[in-house]
Amino acid sequence: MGPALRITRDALTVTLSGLSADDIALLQKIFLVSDRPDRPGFEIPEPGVFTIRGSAHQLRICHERLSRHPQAPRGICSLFSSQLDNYLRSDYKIALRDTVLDLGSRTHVMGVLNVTPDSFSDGGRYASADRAVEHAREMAAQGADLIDIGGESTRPGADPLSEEEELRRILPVIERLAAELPLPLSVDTYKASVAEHALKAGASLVNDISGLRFSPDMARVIADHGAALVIMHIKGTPRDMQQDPVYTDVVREIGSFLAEGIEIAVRAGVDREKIMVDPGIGFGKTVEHNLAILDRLDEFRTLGRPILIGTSRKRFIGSVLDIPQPDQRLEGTAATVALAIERGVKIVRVHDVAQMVKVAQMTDAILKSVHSS
Ligand code: HH2
Repeated sequence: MGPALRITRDALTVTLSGLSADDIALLQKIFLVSDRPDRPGFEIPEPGVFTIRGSAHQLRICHERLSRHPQAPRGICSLFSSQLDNYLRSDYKIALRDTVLDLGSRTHVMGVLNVTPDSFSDGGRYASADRAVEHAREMAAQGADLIDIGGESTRPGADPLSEEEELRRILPVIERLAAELPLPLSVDTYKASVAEHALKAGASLVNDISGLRFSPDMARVIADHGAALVIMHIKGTPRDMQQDPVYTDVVREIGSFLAEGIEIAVRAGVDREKIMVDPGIGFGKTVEHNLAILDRLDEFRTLGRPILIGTSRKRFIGSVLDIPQPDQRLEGTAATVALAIERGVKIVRVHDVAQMVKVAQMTDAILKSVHSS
């Protein structure tokens, strides 16, 4: 006999927020009429917020019911349908300089290239331009889809670096890689002027760990160059972010920060279709926060943009497994990568490219078989 019980994770939650007391009363009137055991779950977790949890099919029915109601505010109906459509969307394509990343076809791997003397896991290994270029070639041969080049370590407690020194480290590397490698290049910086030089030198994507918050010109620079953008969440600055970070609901607060970041970018002229979001593992988060973010990653899908994540070798993996050396955290990283892909992440930012390409391929194959069975 086969298994009698199957646990599926197909329940989705739509969160309608910013509602008036009248809106909530109306939603209760529309939805809380039946107490059939198979009806979706409705909750009012806090004043002004109404959540509906159920399968995609149940939520579609709820949406139809709401839309048909003569008094239902149009704003609530469209918030409902956009969250549901965003959640279910997976066919993202990001147009870069001479490539299109087809993120719906498979998980993409971003290889980390730290041209720094002090990064937390590989500081000093690729600090010279020659060593950096060689390492990028190696990651390309191992199957990386793009290379993320950073000149400033943003590990907890790190001091900011001058613009001149950051450029001195990364520009020669970007120029050489742009001429030689067929892969798109991303620049990991929160400084608009550094991003501008990097884009001119051949980068096509800006990975901003401040989510556009540290440099007022960043969004405009990206818009002017028609570049792509990763908006990452951070609480505080690298210097102070790990000093007792506190959240009421870590996933909801990060979601709001990322949604606001998307609007800042779009208002400045960045193409919405070129934006990716990242919850910023380790950037102002405790071990428990990082674990909860990973478990609830799918909730960021309602933002309607592809999710990128950087768990690679990070300290929370060392804490769970009691492994102080970052380069010994390969298996822990692999577990996070597989799970993140299952939850809907499209790009993983990693140091160990050869191994994580295989983890991604294997996880993609399992998920494909689940969806086609
Ligand atoms: N993590 C680091 C740096 N940049 N960018 C994004 N989008 N997401 C991340 O999680 C992320 C990032 C930190 O890792 P690393 O570059 O290896 O270390 P360091 O900052 O010490 O150079």
